[in-house]
Amino acid sequence: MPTTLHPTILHFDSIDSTNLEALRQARAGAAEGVCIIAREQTAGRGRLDRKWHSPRDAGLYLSIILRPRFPLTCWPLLTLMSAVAVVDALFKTAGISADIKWPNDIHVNEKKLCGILSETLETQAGPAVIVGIGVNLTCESVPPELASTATSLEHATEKRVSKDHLINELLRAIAERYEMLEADGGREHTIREWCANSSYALDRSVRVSLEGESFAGITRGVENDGALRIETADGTIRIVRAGEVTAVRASESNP
Ligand code: BT5
Repeated sequence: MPTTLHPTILHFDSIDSTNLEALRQARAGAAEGVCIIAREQTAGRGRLDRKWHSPRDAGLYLSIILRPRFPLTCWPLLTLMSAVAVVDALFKTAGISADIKWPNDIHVNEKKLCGILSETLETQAGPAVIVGIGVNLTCESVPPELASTATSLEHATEKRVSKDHLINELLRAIAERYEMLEADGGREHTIREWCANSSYALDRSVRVSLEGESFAGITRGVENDGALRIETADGTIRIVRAGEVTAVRASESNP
């Protein structure tokens, strides 16, 4: 039986990272649904310890603790589920149709508006996952060095979107999508919804960079644990679970 998610928000003025605080709270026994939000992060994090630029009041910096009841092998689907929830909330609050770039970016006009960082951990109450979401709200959220690859809601919509409205819609969407994911047939449903909201799901020419290796191919959907399927030039399907995926023009994609 899927349970209902009841988010409880803890607001911080300034914090190192909402993900780190959520990890600390989960280790101390915090329940599913505890959600950390900060006005600024002094050590906002991306994957592989990259930095997430998090100036004061310029973005939404939110992390939520989940304690899913389905097998750990399917937990990567939580990132896909969260990405679809972000797309839902952006449409409701800002009227924009955003695109999901596998696995954890939300793009508008081919630029990054939002990043998602999911981190799992063991706690005394069982395994947990922290889903951290950063959304650029104002133009100040994008530093000059990222101007060619990143955007903000203010830049994309030419208006300021209410942070509180976005938080409400995002938590509502996460609760709905999480319940759906945990229900019978929820994993297949989540994958279908993800594919419907991602131009990267099917037939996109991409280059994949893994540790020490890079190859080109065409995207062919996702596996039932959220891994991306890529068809290479010789017709082989490679399954990608980590790494960077970059869109390329078809003419550039031959290995
Ligand atoms: C991500 O990593 O995109 C995950 C970002 C998650 C941030 C949230 S904020 C709330 C929670 N608390 C945290 O500490 N983190 C989460 P990745 O795919 O590794 O992308 C990181 C890269 O994105 C950086 O190396 C930069 O190139 C770029 N970047 C950094 N800050 C950005 C920003 N504000 N907007 C767009 N791109 C940014």
